[in-house]
Amino acid sequence: MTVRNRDVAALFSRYAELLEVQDANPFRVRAYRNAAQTLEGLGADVSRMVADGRDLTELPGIGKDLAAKVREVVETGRLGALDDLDRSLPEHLADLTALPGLGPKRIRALYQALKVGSIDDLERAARERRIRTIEGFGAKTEQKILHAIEQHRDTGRRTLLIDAEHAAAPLLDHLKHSTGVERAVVAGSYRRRRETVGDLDVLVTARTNSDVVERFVAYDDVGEVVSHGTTRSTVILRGGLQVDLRVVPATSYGAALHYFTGSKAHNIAVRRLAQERGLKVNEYGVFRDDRQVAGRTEKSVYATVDLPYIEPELREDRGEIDAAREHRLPKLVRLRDIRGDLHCHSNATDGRHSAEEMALAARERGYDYVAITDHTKNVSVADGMDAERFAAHLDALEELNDRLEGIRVLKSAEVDILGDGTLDLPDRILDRLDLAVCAVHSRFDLPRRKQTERIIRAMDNRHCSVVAHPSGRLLGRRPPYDVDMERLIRAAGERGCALEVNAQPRRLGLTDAHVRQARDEGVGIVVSTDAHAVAQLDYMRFGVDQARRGWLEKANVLNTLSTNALLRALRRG
Ligand code: DGT
Ligand code: CA
Ligand code: CA
Repeated sequence: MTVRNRDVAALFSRYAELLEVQDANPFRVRAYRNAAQTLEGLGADVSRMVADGRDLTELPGIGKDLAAKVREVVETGRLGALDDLDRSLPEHLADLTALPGLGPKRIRALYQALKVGSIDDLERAARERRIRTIEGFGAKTEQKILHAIEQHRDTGRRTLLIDAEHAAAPLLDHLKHSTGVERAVVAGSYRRRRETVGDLDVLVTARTNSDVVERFVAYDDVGEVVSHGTTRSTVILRGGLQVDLRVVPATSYGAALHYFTGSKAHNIAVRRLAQERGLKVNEYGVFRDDRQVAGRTEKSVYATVDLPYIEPELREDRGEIDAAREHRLPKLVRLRDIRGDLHCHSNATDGRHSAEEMALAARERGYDYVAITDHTKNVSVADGMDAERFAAHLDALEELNDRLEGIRVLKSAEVDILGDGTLDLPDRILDRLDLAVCAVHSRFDLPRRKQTERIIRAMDNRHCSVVAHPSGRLLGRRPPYDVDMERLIRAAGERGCALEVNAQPRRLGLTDAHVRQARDEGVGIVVSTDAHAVAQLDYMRFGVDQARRGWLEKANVLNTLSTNALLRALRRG
């Protein structure tokens, strides 16, 4: 099998993780993370580039050493340096980095003091009350660790939505080439656009003579066939993702789509309404006695229980049924409503492309504006700029803005929120910005109250237009920092400060529930990609998905506004 860009990226990411646990130079860790990002966002196929003898150091962020490592992975499928590091550390040590509240430093301390090398070891040590014997750890930490392990066991085996998409697209394409197949779609949490999925639920409509199940189990990327019937089958792909396939006739399509989209709680609520009307709902249709009365479309299923169509993102049994009955379902924001991106990086700091390339790419996507938000000094691993460099950078953005037609370049910065809640740029620079996007990049370990007050203090600054990725989490990698999000949301509302839904598929902070709370508190939301390369501007749709899961309408999202209205809305005081 040929090595794909994301296979190389995955090895680099894991290597970065292990380096971090080893207390390696943070710049080195960052270099591997950046290279992984470059590879993930690359239009070209890196295996092809190697085969064609292309010079990989032309790629942004890839120097000689990294280029050699990319070649090694393409040619051998392995990364020797990672294998070496893996051998020198306990096999499951890096798993610990996924636990909320456990940074590399603590992992090292646990390993050195107690030989904790896996989540199981850690759990045992906590239950036997040995963790409190280490300096700097207490009984409270021990409890927190047990809680974190519990949480991790619930969510740890889930797949990021973007990874699920990468697996689903070629599979659907493969299935559509079967004889007798009419439609092939993914239902389940994937269609509800949850940030992670447990498995893929593929639904196919086909004629009775179709060979689709045979083709499904024979798919190139299948690692294991779990079950194989005539209208259903389950397989596990090589990457570990499970896929359930169901085949139904076209007359059942809507009912099956509804059933397999879920959520289970939503289905149960709909079924209850049906029962009250003497109807039976299952994956084959809606039935009165034994006669099918609906089920070709989802709309027909909802109509039998006197409801309008409900968008998949809302189907979580969080009030959508009542809202539908009372005709107050939100008219959800759509990707095409978005008129600009308010968080992206250029090569002035840790982005891949110049501000001009980012602006042109934003224009190509039909946007009216793009904010270039490079890092400030305190974020030294991202080459953050001090006041002096920033002043020159803003001059350059002004010049760029004068020169470019058809896109407004907004002068901005991703201003670091320092440990005490002050902002990492002086007022004379902040005054020059069209908007300041403020975020936490350090001291993730502050206790809850301190962390919360630190961010509220930043919001007290009238320059703070938006708080970016307000939870700091990286799905599957870094837990959110401990912060009272309800209080932050209220504070943002009181101060007229906006909150960001970060569209990076690994961040997606705020969570859907917090988005919804922000909406209820009247807080303005911006959906931004945090792009570090042109291709990542396309992550916008993941942010919009999250916004939709939080019940947002166009009017709740500030970057659906025209340039002037946006700037007015962001101005405070
Ligand atoms: P996941 O895979 O954990 O991310 O979440 P889902 O929602 O995709 O769950 P999954 O794959 O177990 O099942 C897919 C859908 O099938 C689910 O959303 C609703 C439906 N379903 C599964 N089991 C039941 C059930 O026992 N009753 C009902 N009414 N529906 C079910
Ligand atoms: Ca599923
Ligand atoms: Ca399933």
